[in-house]
Amino acid sequence: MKPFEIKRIAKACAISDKIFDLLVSELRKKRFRTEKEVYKFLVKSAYSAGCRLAFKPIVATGKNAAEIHHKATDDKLKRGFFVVDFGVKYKGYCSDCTRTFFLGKPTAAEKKLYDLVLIAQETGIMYCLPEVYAADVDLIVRAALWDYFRNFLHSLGHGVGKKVHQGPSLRPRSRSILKKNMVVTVEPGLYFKNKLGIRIEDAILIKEKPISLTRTTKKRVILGGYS
Ligand SMILES: [Mn+2]
Repeated sequence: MKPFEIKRIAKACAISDKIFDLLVSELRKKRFRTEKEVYKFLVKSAYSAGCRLAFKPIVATGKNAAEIHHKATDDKLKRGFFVVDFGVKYKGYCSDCTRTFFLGKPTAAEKKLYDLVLIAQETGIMYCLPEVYAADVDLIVRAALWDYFRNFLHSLGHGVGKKVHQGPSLRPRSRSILKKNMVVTVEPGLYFKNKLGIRIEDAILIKEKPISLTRTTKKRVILGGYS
């Protein structure tokens, strides 16, 4: 990726970060009733920032989040994990970010499950270094998920640029090698059919040290008042 391209991707990420921050404050105020209302908020926010969508946002409450490519419905936001996967396109370049919030009060087990995904994701990011095999980063994250590795049902990540999904592919048996100035996503998730889903995704710039271009908080965001 050339310097001007990295700048545009970074700007796209900064714009989607702001929209995520705004989303959290609106969720705190209980501004949304349904997945579709959140979806519309994301679309409107992208356009008002002068961007287009990088892809159709994923907004999934409760068991809907167990579907990896869930399409927003009129289902009411309810207690449990709430997955939002959203990115914008700024001057032709994309951002891609996923956050999982908790609506209502989580149990100790639910907190642990979220933290497991977060630790695995941060471990993966640490290994996003020049000349590392993409398949190795994928494997490290699966190993970090311990007992739950079978519940991680998709590849770890992909390149981001003009297209939201492009090379290299971070997945088992990928032959790609990470190179300086690539931007890749690291997005582990855990999925329990008909129960729940959790995914955390950042766009990472490969340098001597990995640089996360998406920066909206990954600490547990617990939003009361949902049942
Ligand atoms: Mn992605």
